[in-house]
Amino acid sequence: MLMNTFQELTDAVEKGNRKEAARLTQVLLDAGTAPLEIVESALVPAMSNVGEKFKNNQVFVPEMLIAARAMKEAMAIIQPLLTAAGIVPKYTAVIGTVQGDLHDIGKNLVAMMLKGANFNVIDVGINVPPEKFIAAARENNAQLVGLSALLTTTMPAMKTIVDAMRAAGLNNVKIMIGGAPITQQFANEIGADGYSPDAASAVDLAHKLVAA
Ligand code: B12
Repeated sequence: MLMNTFQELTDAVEKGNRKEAARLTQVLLDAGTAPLEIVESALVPAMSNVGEKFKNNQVFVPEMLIAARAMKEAMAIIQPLLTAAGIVPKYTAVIGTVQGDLHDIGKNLVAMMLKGANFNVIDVGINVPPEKFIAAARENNAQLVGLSALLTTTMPAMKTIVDAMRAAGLNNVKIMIGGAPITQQFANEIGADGYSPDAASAVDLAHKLVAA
């Protein structure tokens, strides 16, 4: 029965049916499903499906946009559950999507997971220029900066930011990068401190980097 609900939730997000996406998320939570499992087994697959269809010209930007909205609606219910209560965060991370890039679902997911792991997270948003990352890292004494990019055309902006941060003397701030087109090899090439392919392993990476 629950397997069906996962599939229904995936379909609802894909079709951009916000009300249904929220309702089914609540159904799964009420049945005792772990919040992260809902994200990984129903919500993320929905966005992958939409991406595939977009690539094959079966859907267009408006459909991607309404699917993204349905995903956000479901995530708004899940977010508070992922965020640990009460304990004072030991580390601060600044996270944002690089200049020229407006995709924020993956970035938001990573931010949410870091909050859940008790990081103080400063989310600087989308389309963020290097100066803004630098200012936010300075003002908040961040130990970590996370950069997200979903377009091959905005990947070079990551190198610009890494270089600008090093030039600004922020050598103790670790930089981790991610997003669908990013690879470990690319991280090595641009001198980032780490790469991770998904939000759950981003938390492990963040812990490793701040502890080093
Ligand atoms: C939703 C979506 C949109 C929405 C975004 C809404 C929003 N608020 O984010 C809208 C409609 C606005 C959009 C616009 C465009 N999009 Co778009 N979009 C997508 C889509 C379908 C899903 C992305 C997504 O949310 N995935 C779900 C999340 C959870 O996954 P994720 O982002 O990869 O994040 C995970 C990991 O990568 C990682 N991660 C992410 N960030 C970070 C950061 C750190 C620090 C770490 C450690 C890890 C990490 O953890 C996350 C969670 O596990 C993808 C297809 C795809 N499969 O990626 C296309 C896609 C990214 N878009 C694409 C394109 C072409 C565009 C447009 C240019 C289309 C157009 N012609 O206008 C514009 C560009 C706008 C811009 N300037 O940014 C292409 C990119 C092709 C390329 N190689 O560059 C894709 C791949 C679709 C395709 N198959 O062709 N898009």
